[in-house]
Amino acid sequence: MATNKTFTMIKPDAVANGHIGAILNDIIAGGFKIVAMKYIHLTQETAGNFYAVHKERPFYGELVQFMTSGPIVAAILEKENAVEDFRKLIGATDPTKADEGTIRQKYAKSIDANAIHGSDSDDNADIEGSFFFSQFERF
Ligand code: FUP
Repeated sequence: MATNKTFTMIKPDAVANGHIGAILNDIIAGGFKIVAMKYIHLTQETAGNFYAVHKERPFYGELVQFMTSGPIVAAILEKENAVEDFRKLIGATDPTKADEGTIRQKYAKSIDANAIHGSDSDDNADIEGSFFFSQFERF
């Protein structure tokens, strides 16, 4: 059953390029309510742990490097069918393949610096949200 929450990060490229405001506007206009949000600079250790699921993939080192290259915005979002609807709003991982009007199509430059993260399942939304926010912060 689809839950009503997902987790997102506005990545260092989008923050550095001044797109936080525009991306938050798109998220809110898409019908998502911001439940929790923080502006942070990840350490190698935190980013490495967050992306541990990708440890064996060839791009893991560069991914961790990129995600620690500048501050990010982490947030928990609420909407009916949140995970699936948010993946539609952000578009494909590779921005050249992302649909017109999606966040990645508008603000991402490449598959690695792709502007934004969105959880890919309800279980991961819960795991990822808990990674960044305490239970108290999620209420
Ligand atoms: P997504 O769920 O759309 O964020 O995509 P993945 O889980 O497949 O990948 C997670 C992150 O790894 C991407 F956001 C960017 C990075 N990545 C690369 O750097 N190169 C790739 O070929 C694939 C993913």
